Amino acid sequence: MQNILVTGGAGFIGSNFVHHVVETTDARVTVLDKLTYASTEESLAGLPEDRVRLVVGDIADASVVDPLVEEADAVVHYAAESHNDNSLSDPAPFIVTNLVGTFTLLEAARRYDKRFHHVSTDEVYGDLELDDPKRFTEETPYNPSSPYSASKAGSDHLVRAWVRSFGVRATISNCSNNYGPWQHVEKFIPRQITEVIDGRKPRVYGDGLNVRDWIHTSDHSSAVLAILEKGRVGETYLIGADGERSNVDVVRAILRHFGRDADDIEWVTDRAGHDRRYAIESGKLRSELGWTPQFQDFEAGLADTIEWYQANEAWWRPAKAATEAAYAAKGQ
Ligand code: NAD
Ligand code: TDX
Repeated sequence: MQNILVTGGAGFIGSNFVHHVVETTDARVTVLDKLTYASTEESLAGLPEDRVRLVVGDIADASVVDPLVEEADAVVHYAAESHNDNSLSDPAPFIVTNLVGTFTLLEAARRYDKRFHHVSTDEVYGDLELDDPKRFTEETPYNPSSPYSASKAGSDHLVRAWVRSFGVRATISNCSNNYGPWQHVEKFIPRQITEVIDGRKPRVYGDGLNVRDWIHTSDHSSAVLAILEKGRVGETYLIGADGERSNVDVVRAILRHFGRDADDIEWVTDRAGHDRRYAIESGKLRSELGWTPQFQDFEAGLADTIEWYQANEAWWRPAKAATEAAYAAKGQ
């Protein structure tokens, strides 16, 4: 595979994948990204210009998408509206980008017969009880809770239909919660790290017992590349690193890192429809494709991430100010 089109490649996870491709393959990458508020274009700085090109445009615009898909050997589709809280206050962009955007890309992949990998989330399966012995597998029925997860579930169904009805050579991955450098401060871990850097209390929704299954974004990237290179067309692969933690445990680990009191927490109103627990069984990916995560120790990965935010204030400060202003306007 020589030319890979990466949609959303200027975002948190997509940009990590672009670095991973440049470091581990000979492929050239075209990034198609609208550069929304969530993009982290700076993360692409310093990549070799003869191998990485950024095209600014919308995945829902066929006149932009078609020629880029035609010239690519494969499409890896990360672009999305990705934040649950935003989908509760304004679902419209989630429908356009996540559904119409994915449809537009699939039509181009069909027209030009291109390999397609769709990056999705474990949230399409809904949630688990805290004491449920089961984890999500590739066979778990879809049951999304929020406008965001419903739009991602819908995009997965489009991909499955384009495989079955039109023979598009697609794979899907559903990954658990990512953490690491370059994540937007609206998301849980960067929000709490930056609150504590600013001397404030972390803000935990509800009772804080909700569980997320954390994976370092580098491990997500290596899994997606393995699926692109070796995955079976038409298959879905779940990606996870056995990183289940309650939100309050994550916040306490951040507070400990800064030498702050473990109970120095601001408990705030719960998120509407808040999923209780996500947990991934990733045996298929591991046994079929030989993938294993490199970041086995969540506390060590979290410490690296905290240090990255301490060293990169100039990057996150403007987004933090904009996010806080938006929350204040909405009374959050
Ligand atoms: P992000 O919000 O950080 O980045 C999304 C990128 O997509 C941004 O650069 C944005 O500018 C771009 N984009 C948005 N709308 C676009 C459009 N219409 N056209 C072109 N580009 C557009 O998101 P992320 O956290 O990096 O997530 C990337 C993908 O991974 C998403 O599909 C998401 O559903 C999925 N995912 C995320 C997580 C997670 O924990 N963050 C977990 C599993 C799956
Ligand atoms: O301030 C907060 N306080 C809080 O308690 C925020 C922002 C979040 N939370 C809670 C809600 C969740 O239980 O932390 C948990 C994680 O929240 P988010 O970072 O918003 O992530 P989540 O809703 O779990 O979704 C994430 O993982 C799956 C990504 O944002 C999605 O893009 C991905 O699909």
